[in-house]
Amino acid sequence: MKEQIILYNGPNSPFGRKTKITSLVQEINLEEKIINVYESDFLDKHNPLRKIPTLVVNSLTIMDSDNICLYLDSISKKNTLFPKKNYWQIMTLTSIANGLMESVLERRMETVRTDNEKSNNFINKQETRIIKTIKWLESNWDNYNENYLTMDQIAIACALDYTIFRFNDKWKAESSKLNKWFSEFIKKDFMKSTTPYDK
Ligand SMILES: N[C@@H](CCC(=O)N[C@@H](CS)C(=O)NCC(=O)O)C(=O)O
Repeated sequence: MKEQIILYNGPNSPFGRKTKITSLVQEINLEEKIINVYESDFLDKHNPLRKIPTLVVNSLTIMDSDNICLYLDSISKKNTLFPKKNYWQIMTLTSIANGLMESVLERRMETVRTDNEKSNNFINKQETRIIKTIKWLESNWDNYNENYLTMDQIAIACALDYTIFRFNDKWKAESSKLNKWFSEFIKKDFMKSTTPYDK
């Protein structure tokens, strides 16, 4: 039976963007459905956490962006984005990028709360983590092989672009190596066609 793959995604989820990019790079045909996760009760039956991205492959549900990317990579005939040689380094850098996305997202959710509900302590904690993580990426930067794309590069680029989208781009002036790499990476078709937007 031919597999029917549906990717439930949002218009600006950095986690979802990683999965969409993986499908493009690995040439996996899927149907992407852009949903409003907060109004999508139907998602509960696939994923009780009701989060995007969620991938549904016939009767199988795969959740969490890393699992989805690993799955899409595993059914592709293209070069793997997770080469064995650097597997743990790629996974760790991807987790660091995921953590950056999470902090930018958490900060954003807190800033849009009403004044009597929001915690400035919480916002400051997220901002410190965002700045610290980008500084760490800059000081541990090891130039990538431009001819071989790996998952961590996609994740870091999505995290930095999401930082610009929801926080600011001050990191660019303070992180020259990272910025030099990012400015080129962002020109790739798969980055341009997945730019986050507000619906
Ligand atoms: N660890 C998850 C994180 C996914 C996530 O946080 N998604 C957000 C959107 S960016 C979401 O669905 N939030 C809905 C909610 O919190 O109710 C992954 O990597 O897929």
